[in-house]
Amino acid sequence: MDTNVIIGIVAVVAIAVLLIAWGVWNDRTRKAALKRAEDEAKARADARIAAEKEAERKAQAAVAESAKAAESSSGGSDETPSGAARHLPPEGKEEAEAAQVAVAEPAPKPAETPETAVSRIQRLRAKLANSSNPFGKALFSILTKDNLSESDWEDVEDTLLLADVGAEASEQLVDELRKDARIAGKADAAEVRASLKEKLLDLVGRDVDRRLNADKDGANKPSVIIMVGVNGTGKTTTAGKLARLFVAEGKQVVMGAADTFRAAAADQLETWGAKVNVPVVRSDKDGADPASVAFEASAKAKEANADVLIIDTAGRLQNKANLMDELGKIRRVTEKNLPVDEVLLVLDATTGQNGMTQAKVFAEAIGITGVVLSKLDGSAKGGIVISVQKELGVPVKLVGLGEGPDDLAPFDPEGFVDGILA
Ligand SMILES: Nc1nc2c(ncn2[C@@H]2O[C@H](COP(=O)(O)OP(=O)(O)OP(=O)(O)O)[C@@H](O)[C@H]2O)c(=O)[nH]1
Ligand SMILES: [Mg+2]
Repeated sequence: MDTNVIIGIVAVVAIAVLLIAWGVWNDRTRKAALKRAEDEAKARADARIAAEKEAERKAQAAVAESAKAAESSSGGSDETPSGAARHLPPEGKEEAEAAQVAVAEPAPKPAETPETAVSRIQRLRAKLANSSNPFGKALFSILTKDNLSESDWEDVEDTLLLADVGAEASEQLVDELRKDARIAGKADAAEVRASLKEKLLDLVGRDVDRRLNADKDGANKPSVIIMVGVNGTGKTTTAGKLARLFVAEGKQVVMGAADTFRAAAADQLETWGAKVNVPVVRSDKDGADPASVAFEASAKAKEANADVLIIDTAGRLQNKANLMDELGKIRRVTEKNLPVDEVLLVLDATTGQNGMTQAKVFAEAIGITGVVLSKLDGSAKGGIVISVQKELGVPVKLVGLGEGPDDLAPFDPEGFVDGILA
């Protein structure tokens, strides 16, 4: 073969190798930058949560201090202690597995008026708008630049990925934005905002029915809700806040503490029960079969002809098959008494894409009917609303906005999109 031809081939191969190496290096650098930005956003969110907790702790200490002062000046409180446990008689074969199951009846309290749904939605909007970097706002500032370059479009996609919108939805949104004449054609800011809002609303799903099944016409009575999720996502807190919402609607609620791993878990639910004036069915024995508690709770809710039964379960890692089976058992045993209307998966919004893996396994193992996105107050990554719905085909029904009793709002797509664009 001609030497020139050989030199030519060698040169082409060398150039190809160089191009591939440059591509790999470029990709790695971009991924590393993305990861760094993600870590920084997480650190900012953590710092904000810590600051909020500290502020809340101080506020609570101040309230306790003034309550103490008021008590000593009035010579003591006339409040009755929260209700004593009443043991139920044995029932069915589940009772054989359970230790003692008891109902903690809260002392009657004057009815409080919880915050209205409209006001909660406004608070959602404000909290999102004040979060460190609402991703809608970041998108808006890129899209209103003159002459968007390829690297601007890459920034748009990175912003979406960082906010946990998910790869597929991010790509779809970027494609649609690129095709939009109002954005590509150097339109004014108001038009860019209107177009972005519309597209985000389409992704979030503006017409999805997000009502809890218990709130629909013809709901079962009692309507049973089971709370599931990995450890510490906010199941128990959400159960308490949710009970308060139902009580505010004039519904009679019973809660079941089917988290029997730790006595403290049932105590925590009981504290919520006392706070919102709802009886809690619990076991007195640590490590009792959670399905037995669910059985007793459903029997009690049925007997009392309650409107809603909320069953709290223990946090569990999605990769522990026996624990996932236990959820199935809790459901089956409850269904001996009452049909289960709703299984709410509580996802911590600050865990981002890790939450997606959990969500898929829970959805397969027990079948979920709705998602509660907790701790949205501490996350700049609201995009998970979009990815979780897209991947699971299940709507986000509620969002958690903090640790207080009124910090749970029905998920409102318009308020959400306005919040992240503010
Ligand atoms: N900032 C914020 N904190 C929340 C929210 N929901 C729950 N928390 C806090 O998250 C922590 C865990 O909440 P729990 O309700 O105990 O979580 P859980 O899922 O029941 O936990 P396990 O039963 O241990 O799996 C508590 O400190 C709650 O106050 C929320 O929406 N926002
Ligand atoms: Mg719990």
